[in-house]
Amino acid sequence: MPLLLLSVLILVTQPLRSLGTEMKTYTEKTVPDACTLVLCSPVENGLPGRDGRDGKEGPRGEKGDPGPAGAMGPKGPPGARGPPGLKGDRGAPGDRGEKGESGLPDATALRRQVEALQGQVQRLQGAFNRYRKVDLFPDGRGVGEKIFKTGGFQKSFQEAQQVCRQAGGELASPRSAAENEALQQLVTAQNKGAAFLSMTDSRTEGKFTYPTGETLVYSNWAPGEPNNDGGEEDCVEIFNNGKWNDKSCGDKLLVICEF
Ligand code: MAN
Ligand code: CA
Repeated sequence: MPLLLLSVLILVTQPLRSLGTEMKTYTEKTVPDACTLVLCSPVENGLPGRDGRDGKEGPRGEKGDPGPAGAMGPKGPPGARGPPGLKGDRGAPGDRGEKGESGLPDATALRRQVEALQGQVQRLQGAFNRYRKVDLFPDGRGVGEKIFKTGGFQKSFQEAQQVCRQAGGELASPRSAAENEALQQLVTAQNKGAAFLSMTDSRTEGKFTYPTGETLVYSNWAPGEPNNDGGEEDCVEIFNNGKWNDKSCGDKLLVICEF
């Protein structure tokens, strides 16, 4: 047995033994001695009288002092949980982590991501194509990136221009035969004689430009046009045969916007 453990045992058992000896001594000394009390008196006084009757009950004694304080009661149940304490200070920064892997994902993971994206793009393309058809039917025409759409109503040039810009577009500006044919189809489909185009020669008579100020890249004037008839034809109309004529801006013609 290790010396330290032995010392501990002796230290613990020593007070127990001395306690046993004290208890034995106390018991021997406290046993009381037995004793009988005998009263004596002269013989010539006759026989002792009979037992008297019990006397009257004495007066009630004074109230005693309060007894000693009772023992402490048992421990009560724990109180309700207190409110949370204040937020502690920020801890010290941790140790530097292990060196990570290269930030570049491996080729397999990249291939999978590309394939997933291709699938998503394909589905979006399909959905977009369907909605494009819905949108173009029956008053729109798509030519390349450009979309023409008619409101089906007739307005003066200024009002027509306002309507198209309000919608986020601009009055139609055919820049190719294909675009011009699309506009011709819309005028015909609407059973109208003509529609406004975006170009004017308001700034310089005889020089037609797009709203941007750019000069025309394509034209399809009817024979003898533009003639600035009456000296007040600064706008352009497209007939249902696709030909152009310079016309008064105050006339009310079919509105076709491009987007
Ligand atoms: C005729 C031609 C056109 C002109 C119109 C005006 O058709 O003179 O050039 O624009 O009249 O209504
Ligand atoms: Ca004209």
